[in-house]
Amino acid sequence: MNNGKAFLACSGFAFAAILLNGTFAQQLKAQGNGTSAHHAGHDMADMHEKKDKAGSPVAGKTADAPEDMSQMDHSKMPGMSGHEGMPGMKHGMDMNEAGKYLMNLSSGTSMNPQSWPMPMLMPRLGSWNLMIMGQGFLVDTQQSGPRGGDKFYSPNWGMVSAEHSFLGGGFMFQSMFSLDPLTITNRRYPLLFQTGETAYGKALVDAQHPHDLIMGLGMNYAHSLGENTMLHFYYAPVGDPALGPVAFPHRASALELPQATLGHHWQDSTHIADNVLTVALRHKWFRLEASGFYGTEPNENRWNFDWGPVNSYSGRFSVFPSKNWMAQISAGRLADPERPFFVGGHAETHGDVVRTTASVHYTRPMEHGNAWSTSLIWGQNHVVQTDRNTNSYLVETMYPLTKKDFLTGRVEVVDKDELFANDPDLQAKLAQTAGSSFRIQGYTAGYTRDIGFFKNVETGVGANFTAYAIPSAIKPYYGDHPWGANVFLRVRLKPAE
Ligand SMILES: [Cu+2]
Repeated sequence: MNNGKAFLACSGFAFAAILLNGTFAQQLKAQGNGTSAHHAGHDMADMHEKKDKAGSPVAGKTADAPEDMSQMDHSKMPGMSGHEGMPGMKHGMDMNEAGKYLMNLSSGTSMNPQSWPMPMLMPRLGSWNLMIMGQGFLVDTQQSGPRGGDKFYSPNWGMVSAEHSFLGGGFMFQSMFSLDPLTITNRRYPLLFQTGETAYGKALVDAQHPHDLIMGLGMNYAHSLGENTMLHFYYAPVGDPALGPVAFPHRASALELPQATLGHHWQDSTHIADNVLTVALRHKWFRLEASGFYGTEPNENRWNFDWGPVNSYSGRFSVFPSKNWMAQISAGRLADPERPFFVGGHAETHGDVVRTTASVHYTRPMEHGNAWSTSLIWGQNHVVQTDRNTNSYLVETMYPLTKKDFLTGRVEVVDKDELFANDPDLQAKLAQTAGSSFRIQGYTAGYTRDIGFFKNVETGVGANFTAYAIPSAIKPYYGDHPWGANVFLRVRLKPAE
């Protein structure tokens, strides 16, 4: 990698860190001095100065009271005792049931298990409840073999939501941004066996695409219909329709893995879609959702909107049997999800796809404040034109060994049929001898160690390793024992200790 790229990635990452830090210039200044032990003190000092504008960020949802913020015991929060009377501290006090429901949303209307202590800052702005989340990685990756490569890149995202009671219900504005287009150069990062979307007019193969600058812009309105029922409307020019599990960048069990899942385009790739309209009805322990949206994936220009008509539909049925468990089954018909890519001078697409997914998610809060999260996911694409199914399976877990040590694991089995999309001759030859879909197995293990809090930024270093098992027919192109390794720095917004 040349110095120019390194500089670009570094400066992009610094920019991302600023964005992740809630764009509080004040906080940035404070980053350089002091140790984390003093930060609670800083928070309180800052809060006195600016309490009229907005309350200082305080602890997010806790394992004890994920649903009912008004029940939170402020005296348990670090640095909070004795300040209950401050105006900025009364976050959630005027939040109704609809507001509490909205605050549990992840990307779009998707939800992690309710007991997950969502890492976020919750300042107040006037009478608005804000939620600020953000995470970024600085990654050096090595991918083995003739189709592998290495790269220094930074995947990142930040989210700002604002909630206010409205007409007896709750209104919430969601926005989500990513600096991937800047910090993932050349429209890709190497990831063996990854497919989906395009770069420079060609299908991306053995590479993952960056996410769009505008990952989400949406409005929610929820209103209680009686004691146990909630009606919820969501409209997003850019958003996440009711299809699939919580997308991997926002999923509790995937939080310590910077790289994408191989099953992304079978499971949760619709997390960035346009013109999304969703109606949801929650009753007691279940929720039904229906969505209409524009089905074509974002194009490779990651800076713009990819506007289109509502031509795709999905439905999702979710259950929340307890705070620790969540499960969903969903299906959607996607109109032309793939952008055409060009081989031999003509454009190729697969046409419409019917996607079906099912998943189970479990989160167990632990005494040290972090939570053990596990997901089991299945996703299937049915290409209507060819009447063909391909499947993907995933198990992933993130286990916090201590307050500062995280173990992570992911196993994937995915049927890949686009590995030779850019080489039609080879693809045709393989189709005659070995078939056109290849079952890839990926086994990932990783570890992250927190090195401290810098203001409200939880900072850690980590690494992970993936070994792949592949059919012998494609070993000539990948080597006998393909592998991928990542070393990374991770920053995440979280209330300081
Ligand atoms: Cu994605």
